[in-house]
Amino acid sequence: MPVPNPLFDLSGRAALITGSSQGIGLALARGLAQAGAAVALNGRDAAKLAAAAAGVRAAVPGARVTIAAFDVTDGAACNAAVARVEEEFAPIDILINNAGIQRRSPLAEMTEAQWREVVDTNLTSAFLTARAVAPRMIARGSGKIINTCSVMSEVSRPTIANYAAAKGGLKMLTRAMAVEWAKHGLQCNGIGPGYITTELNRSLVENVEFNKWICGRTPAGRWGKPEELVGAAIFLSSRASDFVNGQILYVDGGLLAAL
Ligand code: NAP
Ligand code: GCO
Repeated sequence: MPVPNPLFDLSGRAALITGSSQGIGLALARGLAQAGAAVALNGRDAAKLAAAAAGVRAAVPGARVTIAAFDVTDGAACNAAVARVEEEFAPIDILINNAGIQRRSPLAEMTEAQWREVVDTNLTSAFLTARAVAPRMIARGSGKIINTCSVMSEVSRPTIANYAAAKGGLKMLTRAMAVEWAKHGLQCNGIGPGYITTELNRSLVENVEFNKWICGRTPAGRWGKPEELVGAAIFLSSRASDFVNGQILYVDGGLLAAL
């Protein structure tokens, strides 16, 4: 009787997923737990994280789940939280830099605050959290870092210049991580979601005209679901990707393939 290929088994591994109190991050945490990983959830609100963790435990009986409430834009908080997870929960084998926000505005009217908040949360945070985790992975000779990029790592649209710049930078930071850390046994890659139905896009999903445009612009003819990113995350978290580095795996319903 065929059995699941052990290449994709995450048993014995521990993952820290930033921005996993809801949305894509929570779906990834649940999916990695189902693949055997112990998971540490992150967001800024401990109570919200506790509720999310309870949901993962209910969905994945026996899963090891902890919470790490910290602001990913705060370097000292990242360092302290990583140290605490490693000392009290498990060495971090998999880091998914997923936390992100959106602050839409026409570029000419965009405030400095809108620019800085998005770049800090969507790009700088990946540097800060990876800087806290990577030395520990390097000392162990192995580790997986996955950055949640976007189709906006490749293209933009009006009103999201801050977001597109951050996600474009995150694509190149992913490659920079790969170039420096591959020799130490780390694999650093990205996942590039297309348009996914989460809270971040609620206003777009509810906009009839935008919804119609996205369904027409996406060859699959629909929005993606957060759960549809789990397969890519398991692949990039597992032994199956031990010779994959610096790649962005787009999960976009064909959007980037189409003019
Ligand atoms: P979401 O539902 O709004 O979730 C965002 C997550 O990020 C929440 O868990 C939030 O936690 C966390 N977060 C925000 N700021 C944070 C901070 N300073 N410190 C720690 N956590 C913080 O959004 P989503 O759609 O799941 O997005 C997740 C990632 O996917 C983002 O990087 C986004 O850019 C990317 N992405 C999304 C799509 C899409 O179509 N949805 C497509 C491509 C890429 P709290 O608010 O609870 O602290
Ligand atoms: C927007 C959306 C996008 C998506 C995603 C697409 O305003 O166009 O928020 O940025 O969230 O990044 O991959």
